[in-house]
Amino acid sequence: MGRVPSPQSPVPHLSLLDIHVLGSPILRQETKPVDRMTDELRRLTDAMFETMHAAKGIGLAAPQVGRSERIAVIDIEDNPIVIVNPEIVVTDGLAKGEEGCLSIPEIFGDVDRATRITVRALNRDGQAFELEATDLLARCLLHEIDHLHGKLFIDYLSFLKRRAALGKWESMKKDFPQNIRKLPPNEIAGRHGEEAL
Ligand code: K1U
Ligand code: ZN
Repeated sequence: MGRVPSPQSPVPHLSLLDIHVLGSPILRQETKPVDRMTDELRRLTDAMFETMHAAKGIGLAAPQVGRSERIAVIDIEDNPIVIVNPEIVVTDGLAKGEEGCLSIPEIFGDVDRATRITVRALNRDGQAFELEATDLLARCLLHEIDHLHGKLFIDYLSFLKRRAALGKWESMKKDFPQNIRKLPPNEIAGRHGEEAL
């Protein structure tokens, strides 16, 4: 869980979390709604942001770090967002776009998603808010909300594309014992892919 600074890891990281990859049962389970945001859950969201930035992602959902709470974080262009118990209240439009997943590294696929959505959720402090989103932010919100309901982007691929993706994954999954992805020191970077100091 925690990472001790070392010569190989010169930037002190408070809490990089292990990432669960395809095959880990928690990725297919329904999450539990959060009753109340506690200090522990706030620390979890901080650690999720840190892990997501280290992995060069734009979103991360609790099941991806082995947690069953209905929480996800997103950060696109320096706009960090915490969503707790999110609900999609409006969707509009449809567009195909490429998606990846920190839980299925190096596999990408085109997914049809709504282009304009409104999401209702609680924030890091447990306060209700509504967020209108378009394009990549909408796509990322939908991808993360899917994670909170046990769904993965590969579920939307055609039979042939899914089979190809799973075939590639078969040859890669040996690199993730116990279905866990540990971020190696040379993958640790600052926000948006800046190299570590
Ligand atoms: O939830 C995750 O696994 C994170 C995922 C979010 C996401 C990416 C792309 C479209 C929708 C949702 C990632 O951050 S994958 C890595 C990434 O940064 C990326 C990949 C493809 C396009 C844009 C970004
Ligand atoms: Zn994902």
